[in-house]
Amino acid sequence: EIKACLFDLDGVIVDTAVYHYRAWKRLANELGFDFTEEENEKLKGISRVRSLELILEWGGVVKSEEERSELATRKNDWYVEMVSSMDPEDILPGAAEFLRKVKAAGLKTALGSASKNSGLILEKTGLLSLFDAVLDGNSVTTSKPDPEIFLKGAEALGVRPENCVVFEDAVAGIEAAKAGGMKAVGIGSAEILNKADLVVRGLFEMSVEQLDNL
Ligand code: B16
Ligand code: MG
Repeated sequence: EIKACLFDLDGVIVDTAVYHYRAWKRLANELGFDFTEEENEKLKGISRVRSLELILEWGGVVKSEEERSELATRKNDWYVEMVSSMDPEDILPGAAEFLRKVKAAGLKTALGSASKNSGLILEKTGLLSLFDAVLDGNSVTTSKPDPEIFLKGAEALGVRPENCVVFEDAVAGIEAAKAGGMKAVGIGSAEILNKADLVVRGLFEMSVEQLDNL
């Protein structure tokens, strides 16, 4: 029985994945290389620091820790600039409606995002009040596919993992949900998110009734 819904942010509630991609691509280009859309898939749900390490590896570029920290800040500044102009219209189709229906059905909701910028995004889009708990990149020490963020979310809601369902667009996020003993609904391609219990194109395709069949 599902008692709580845990949501990833980027790619599930809002399409900030495209802003992350643009900012990382700009950084890579400045360093003299590029990376593919396929490689970009691997960055979804992964922390900022880890994302940079992967990108530098793909480009065959070695940087000191100090330089890496400067590069991560540079990318984040561009990202924050793009995110700062977001508003409620940037919420993905059906996301706010589904969150409201979930709450109206008496289920709990939590955010489980790897992003340290999730507070800013929730504020800009006016979504904060729809979450009973908010867990983000500032709340954890490990990153997805480790289940820590979702386990902490379940704990904050007082719901057992087996009664939780996670909505995720990233392979690492689906793996985190499954590692935590939760159900997982993938948002995106069934081919890529093949470990999910169900894959839909977006929250506009979800109904509260469907949760019972997971
Ligand atoms: P930040 P999610 C993740 O958010 C993104 O998918 C991932 O691409 C990003 O690197 C990560 O947040 C960290 O974001 O740099 O803002 O702290 O999908 O877990 O909501
Ligand atoms: Mg995501």
